[in-house]
Amino acid sequence: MKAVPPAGVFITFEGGEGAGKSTQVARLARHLRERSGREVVSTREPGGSARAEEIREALLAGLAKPYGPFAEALLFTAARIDHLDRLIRPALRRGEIVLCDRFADSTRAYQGAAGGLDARTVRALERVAVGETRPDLTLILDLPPEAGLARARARAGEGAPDRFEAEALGFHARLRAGFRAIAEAEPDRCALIDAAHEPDAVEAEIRAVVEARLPSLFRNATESRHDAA
Ligand code: Z5A
Repeated sequence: MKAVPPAGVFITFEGGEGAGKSTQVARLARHLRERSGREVVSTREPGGSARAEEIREALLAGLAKPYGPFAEALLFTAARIDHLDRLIRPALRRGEIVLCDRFADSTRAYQGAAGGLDARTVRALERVAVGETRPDLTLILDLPPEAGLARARARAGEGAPDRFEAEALGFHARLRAGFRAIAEAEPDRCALIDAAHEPDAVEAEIRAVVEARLPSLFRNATESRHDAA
């Protein structure tokens, strides 16, 4: 009889510009590969599948900006549907751990809280696209927008700011408030991480949260090590 894979685990990273999401996705992926004994897939939004990466290019170039936040939300959602169908859901069905740099909370915060799209519309799009594939854990990296934008600007090789980096400071302040409100409204799913510290300290906080919230990831690895002994 074929062994049934363990349930997949879906972890998302959220926050404003330069909060350190990509840095911490890579670090957590390394840690989980070593400690959980499970396959770990790192991905991002917008993007993560060939078609979604094409939509990403158009969105970050600002091609949809003139059509307003609803049109942008539709495009982020279209990219999300393809990403879910082609990468996220198949990986979760195989019992893998999926780490995603941004997901549906970014639509809530960027197009909703900061962009002004009404919450009911954002929720309706989310319901249709995401369905039951909700994150098991969302790590919201919290940082004053001035600090995040400075980090993003200082990044080596950075060219002109993209569509969202170019927004005024008020937009980024609303964004931060939007992410903090999500963390407050859904404390079982979300953890607010202080992203102002240096990367090793942020990584330690994230590891502690993951170990406390998802202990089965580490228990299974310990059991299989014992089984093998
Ligand atoms: N968007 C949206 O509007 N709606 C949606 O539904 C979705 C997305 C899904 C994607 O751009 C854009 O799409 C995004 C939101 C919007 N807005 N923008 N711009 P992206 O993927 O290109 O950008 P991003 O997600 O904002 O990522 P980022 O700017 O690259 O930031 P990050 O991933 O959070 O940070 P990082 O790359 O890890 O670090 C940035 C720099 O800071 C880098 O030089 C690091 O070495 C440094 N760093 C990292 N951590 C630290 C600490 N702890 N201290 C000091 N320096 C650090």
